[in-house]
Amino acid sequence: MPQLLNEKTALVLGLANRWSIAYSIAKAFRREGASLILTYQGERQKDTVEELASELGASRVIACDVTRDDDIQLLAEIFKVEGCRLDVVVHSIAFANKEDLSRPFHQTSREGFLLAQDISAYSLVAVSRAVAPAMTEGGAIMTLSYLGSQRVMTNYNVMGVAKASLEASVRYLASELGAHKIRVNAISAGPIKTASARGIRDFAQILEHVESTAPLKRNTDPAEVADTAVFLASELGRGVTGNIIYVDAGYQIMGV
Ligand code: 0WD
Repeated sequence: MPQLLNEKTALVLGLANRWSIAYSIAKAFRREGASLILTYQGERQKDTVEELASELGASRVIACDVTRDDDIQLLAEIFKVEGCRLDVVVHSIAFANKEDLSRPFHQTSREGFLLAQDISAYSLVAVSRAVAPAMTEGGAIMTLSYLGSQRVMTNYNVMGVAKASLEASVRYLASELGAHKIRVNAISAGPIKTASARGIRDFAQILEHVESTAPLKRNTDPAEVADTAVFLASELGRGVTGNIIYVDAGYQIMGV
């Protein structure tokens, strides 16, 4: 089978460990022949990410905490100075204070609201701005979202609002970056057991509910999300931009 991402370079942000959705995406990109650049948030993740990077054959690992403008600027500088062309960017980052994912939404503090927006939504805008100049032949930027952006999901709260903002940002970015042949999309994944998901109260019950309700009668496999990311990153996805693509075993179509 021909490889779909031969001669493409992909920057993947948000790989924290082997269970991260970003890990599955990076693995699928590698399978399809892409050259990988990974980022990690800080010292806490450094060793793990470097170990996974060597396993994945990534060409480079860069520290990037998206709350820090300097870190994002450094990403831009690296591509500029080294004249390295970038074809694909995966933004797989989100964060909210744990207490904001369990207490009633109307109790969300200003600080907690802004933190979730900053890390989970604004970072896509800042990263896109920083790396777009390196995408000299166009390409694909993608992010990860969740149905809590559109519907009320128990305990998703402030993160649902941040995902709504993220999805709107996808549309605005797509409308502007299209002129540079850069496509911007989101994959809205069904619930998957990862470190971030463990922060959501009663997550196991959500998995059970989805399994019994979704048309495919099962939960989402991260490898399915990764294959959709390959599609978006490759020539096969060339006509798709500004979209929110559901990879959730069909759960989002169901009513009572
Ligand atoms: O059910 C799920 N797991 C779903 C996740 C369903 C639908 C969507 N998603 C989304 C998440 O909201 C997120 O946007 O997928 C994306 C990736 O999440 P994940 O793979 O489930 O979780 P995880 O492995 O924890 O990766 C998120 C990472 C952080 O991990 P930790 O566990 O250390 O919080 O986001 C990164 C960090 O690596 N991150 C940051 N990176 C740079 N700067 C920052 C930051 N300030 N904050 C968090």
